Amino acid sequence: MRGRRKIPSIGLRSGKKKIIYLILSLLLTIGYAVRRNVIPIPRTSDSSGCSGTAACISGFVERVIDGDTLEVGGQRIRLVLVNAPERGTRGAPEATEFLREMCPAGAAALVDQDDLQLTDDYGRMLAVVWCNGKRVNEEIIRAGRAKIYGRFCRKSEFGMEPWAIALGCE
Ligand SMILES: [Ca+2]
Repeated sequence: MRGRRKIPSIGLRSGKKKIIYLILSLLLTIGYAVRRNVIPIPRTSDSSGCSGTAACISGFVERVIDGDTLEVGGQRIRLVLVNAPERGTRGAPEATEFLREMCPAGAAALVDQDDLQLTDDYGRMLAVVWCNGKRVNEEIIRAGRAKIYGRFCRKSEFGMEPWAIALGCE
C-alpha cells in the first residue's frame, strides 16, 4: 500500500517538473528564435536592419533612374515618402545627380520595403533605402532636392518615424 501511495505523489512531482521543464524550454526556444530573427520583433529601421516583416534586401545599386527611383539587386525601388521633380522638369537633373552621389552604381544598399504599401501603381517596390549608413529618403529631402510626399504619410510604415515627422509628416 505504501508503495502505491508513493507512486502518485512521485507522479505528481515529476508532472510539475515536466511543466517547469516545458516552460523553460519554451522560453529558451522563444529567446533563440527572437535572437535569430525567426520571430520578428517590431523596431525602428536603421542602417543595420529593416523594420517590419516585408522584404529586406541587402544588395548593390545597379543604377539610379531618377531622383526617387533606383535599382538594387534587380529590383526597381521607389523611395517612399519622397517626391522628386519629374523628368524634364526643373530640378530633376539635380535630384538625379544627388541620388547618384549618395548611391552610386556598385554601392552597397539596404532596402527596407514599406510594410503598409508594398508597391506603387507601377509595380515598383516602395521602400526606405540606406546607402553608406544614410537614409536616402531623408537626405534627399533635407538637401532640398525633393519634397516629402505628405499624402502618403499615414499610409506608410515610415510615416510616423521621427525623421518623417521632422520633414512634415503628421
Ligand atoms: Ca519594412
